[in-house]
Amino acid sequence: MNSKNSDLLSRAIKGERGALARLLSISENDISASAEIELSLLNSLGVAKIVGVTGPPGAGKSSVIAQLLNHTKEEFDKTAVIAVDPSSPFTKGALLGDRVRMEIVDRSKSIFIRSMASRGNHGGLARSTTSAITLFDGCGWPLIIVETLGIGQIELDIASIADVTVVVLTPGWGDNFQANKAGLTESGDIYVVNKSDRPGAAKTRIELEESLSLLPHSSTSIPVLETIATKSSGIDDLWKNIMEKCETSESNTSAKKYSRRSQLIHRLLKIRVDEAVNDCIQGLYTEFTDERQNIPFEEANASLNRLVADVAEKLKPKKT
Ligand SMILES: Nc1nc2c(ncn2[C@@H]2O[C@H](COP(=O)(O)OP(=O)(O)O)[C@@H](O)[C@H]2O)c(=O)[nH]1
Ligand SMILES: [Mg+2]
Repeated sequence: MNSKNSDLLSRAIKGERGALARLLSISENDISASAEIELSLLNSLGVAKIVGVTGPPGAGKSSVIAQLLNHTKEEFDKTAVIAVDPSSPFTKGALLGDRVRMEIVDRSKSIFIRSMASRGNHGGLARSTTSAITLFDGCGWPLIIVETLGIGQIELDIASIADVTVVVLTPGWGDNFQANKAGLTESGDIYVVNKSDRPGAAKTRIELEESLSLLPHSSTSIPVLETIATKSSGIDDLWKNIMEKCETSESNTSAKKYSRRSQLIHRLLKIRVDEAVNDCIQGLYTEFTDERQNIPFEEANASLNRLVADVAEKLKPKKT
């Protein structure tokens, strides 16, 4: 690691927010630098509690998190919030909206909010979000709340790292239940029907409870809570449930340390292999791009096998 980054890192570990902010930007923009920084945090991982908050846009995730931040102080001296914004031309407004709404509660500087830029970060959002979690965890932030949009790969990645995943929905969500069901009803440890000041909250809660009880692996009960984030109603209960789930999941802290460590190595390995493969496959498969209309299966299969062998040979680590 270069001396600039290692200096930033030691300052970030000492609690300097500016240094951490710069590391987060470096990590977002430079995969190799990020990999080095993360690797050097290998032995510090697994301390933070990680809470994922997911759900459709507009459900009130940011509002719920802003309310939760009034409670986090009771048990944690510092809280990091990572907000993953939807990539759309309207993101800028939403991003600012999120920041403004959340910074209201940040008087003591004990809260660090990071919005992940999704524009221009093709396919890299899951990676940079996980890297940000690693940075906060490794630099000693005891609680990390991650807001994601409730669709796609990122939630699966986050759910696998998080101690608790909270799914935020709204009344009437069950009306198009079938369409939405797949992803969201499989990932949550706690469900929230926010905007319960609107009609149909109880009905939605009951429908959710019913469908969750049908899940094959539901050995422990999954709470379904009603909240009104704008009136701070139901938030105490939500926080209590989050803490309870965190305690169950941390029953073995050294196991958590090892699992975060192995997840990190898995990711870093994939990044290195991807980079190496991209470097070395250039120009290798010319036989597939010649002008023949048809390539017989046997021939294609044999060529592919040979390419795999070529790539494997090129991937052998060079002696240093
Ligand atoms: N009526 C009502 N509005 C809410 C509630 N919670 C959030 N909102 C509003 O819903 C909109 C979207 O909230 P936001 O937290 O940005 O949703 P997110 O996209 O899921 O993060 C905002 O205008 C909030 O003020 C609630 O409990 N009741
Ligand atoms: Mg939001």
